[in-house]
Amino acid sequence: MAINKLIKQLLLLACAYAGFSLMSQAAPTSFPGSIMVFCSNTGIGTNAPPQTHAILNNSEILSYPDNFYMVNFARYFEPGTYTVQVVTAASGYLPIQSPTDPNAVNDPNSMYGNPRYVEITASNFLAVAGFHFDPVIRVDAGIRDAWTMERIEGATIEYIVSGGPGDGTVLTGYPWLTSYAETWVSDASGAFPTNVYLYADGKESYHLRISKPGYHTLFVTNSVVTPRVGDDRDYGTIFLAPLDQNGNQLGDTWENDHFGSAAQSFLADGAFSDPNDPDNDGMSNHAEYIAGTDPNDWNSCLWLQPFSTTGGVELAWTVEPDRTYRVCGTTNLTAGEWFQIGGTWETAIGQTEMRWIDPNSTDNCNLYYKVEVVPCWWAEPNQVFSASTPPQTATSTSQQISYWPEDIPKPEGLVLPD
Ligand SMILES: [Ca+2]
Ligand SMILES: [Ca+2]
Ligand SMILES: [Ca+2]
Repeated sequence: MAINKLIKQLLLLACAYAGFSLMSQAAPTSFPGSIMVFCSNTGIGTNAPPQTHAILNNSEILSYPDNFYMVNFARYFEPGTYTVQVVTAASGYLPIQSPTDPNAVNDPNSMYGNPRYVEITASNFLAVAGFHFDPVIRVDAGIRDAWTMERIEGATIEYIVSGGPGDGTVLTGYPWLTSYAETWVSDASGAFPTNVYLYADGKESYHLRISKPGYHTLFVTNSVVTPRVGDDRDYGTIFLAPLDQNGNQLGDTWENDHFGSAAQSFLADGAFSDPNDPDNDGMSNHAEYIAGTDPNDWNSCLWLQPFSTTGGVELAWTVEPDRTYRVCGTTNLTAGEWFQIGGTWETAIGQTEMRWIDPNSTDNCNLYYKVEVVPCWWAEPNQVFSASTPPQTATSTSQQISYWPEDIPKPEGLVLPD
């Protein structure tokens, strides 16, 4: 950022404003001096952050409303070192930072510092401190696997400037284009980092690119258009489609992790004990993939446990991270239509089991139950999502992956089919 050029411009303007005093003068001291504080967002001729305050030695000396592009003051000072700070109550303005020194913004001796030391000496008539703020918006979102709904950690987030003088520039972290910028990657919960700031003077838009090995790269053209200063934009959940080069609806990374190869031809649907169920737990590999269970462990599966309680039929099942569940019921196990009667619920952090008591089971005992893993957005219909390839359909991800097990005791009052 051309801060030297900015200060040079400010100095020129300072001369033009030399006789312009915006506040009552303190009693003259023996030494005539002057400090001028300038605030800018994009440079001379544009507005300073609204509600800007200039503070000198811990005392507020000027407070400006909107539409001033410059904050300055002039008074008489003794020689000495003064601490000058500019603060703004308006959100959406961040001080520019050094391109090479991450600590400069906190260094009072640095031209990027805020607060900053300004020295009046016997020989300098005018001490100028220029403070340059960038108008910004903050962008937030969460990233998930489009098929398993798992939250994706470590996805790389990039914004590409579209239009304006920086057209084509790729922003990979904040502070932008510095040697020490923290690269934007999603955290363990799939969330954007909290410092995804974009320059927001309304002249440019931004494309979004999200990438991670094992997934199709997502590119959203003009994902941020005409940003307004101070906006917080939450884009909800963004879904990345996993790579599936062998086309078997199993993410290839998952196949490699569990079977050492993604070249196997596991089918999406498999009958009990067929080759698609190598651990013989009754769940096909695809069902285990969607449910987040281990396809090589007989003990790891989605299994509905019924209990009979005084308050009604109670159901329990083990849960896996990032999955969303619902309970469906039918009165006719053979030909009946299933209806959602409980849920949906997403697994909480650390949760290993869900329990649910059917409130109608006392009066309507003639019911069969199953639990399903469903896409998370079923519970959060207002979320925005996008992906480079469509997520698996609700049908394929909500397949019946557990059903009423005939070989365990049925709840009191329930009747199984012949
Ligand atoms: Ca695959
Ligand atoms: Ca299995
Ligand atoms: Ca299993």
